[in-house]
Amino acid sequence: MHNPVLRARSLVALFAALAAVAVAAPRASADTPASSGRDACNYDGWSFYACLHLDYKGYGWYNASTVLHRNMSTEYARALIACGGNFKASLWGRDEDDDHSQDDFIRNLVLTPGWPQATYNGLDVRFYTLDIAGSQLDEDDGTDELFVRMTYRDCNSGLITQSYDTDDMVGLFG
Ligand SMILES: [Ca+2]
Ligand SMILES: [Ca+2]
Ligand SMILES: [Ca+2]
Repeated sequence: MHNPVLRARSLVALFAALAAVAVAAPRASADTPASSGRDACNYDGWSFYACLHLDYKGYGWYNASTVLHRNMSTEYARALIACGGNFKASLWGRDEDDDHSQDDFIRNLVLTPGWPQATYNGLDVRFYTLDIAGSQLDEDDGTDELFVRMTYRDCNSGLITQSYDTDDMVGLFG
């Protein structure tokens, strides 16, 4: 079983490459076929990326981890973390492209130990959750669309809550 922290470390390299070249990145290469992972990254090209990684653990069970990076100065990120941040993440099934009221809540994720971090180019936050049954990811008849919403409170700008969604991970779960 992958340690979430080790998983996150492999994601560091992946997302550094993603940010550098701004193209669809290959999935983390450390996976064996038996635990091959998939990534769904939402990258706006200049200000943030938000990625969901899903690992199949066998026998119908999955682990999930996510990364949020937001460009900002190191000092801005440090101040934001110092005053709380209220970092949260939740896994959803998406049902309508433009109407989130139809989305299905699946579960919350927890902060990965060691994050959030203020880095040289911004804010990095990571979350994970273990042992999700495939039946929980089966949010529709037929194809399922899964994403994670990550939020934090920016006390630098009047406690505004910032919200970022990963790309949809599309598949047949169950
Ligand atoms: Ca759906
Ligand atoms: Ca649904
Ligand atoms: Ca389904």
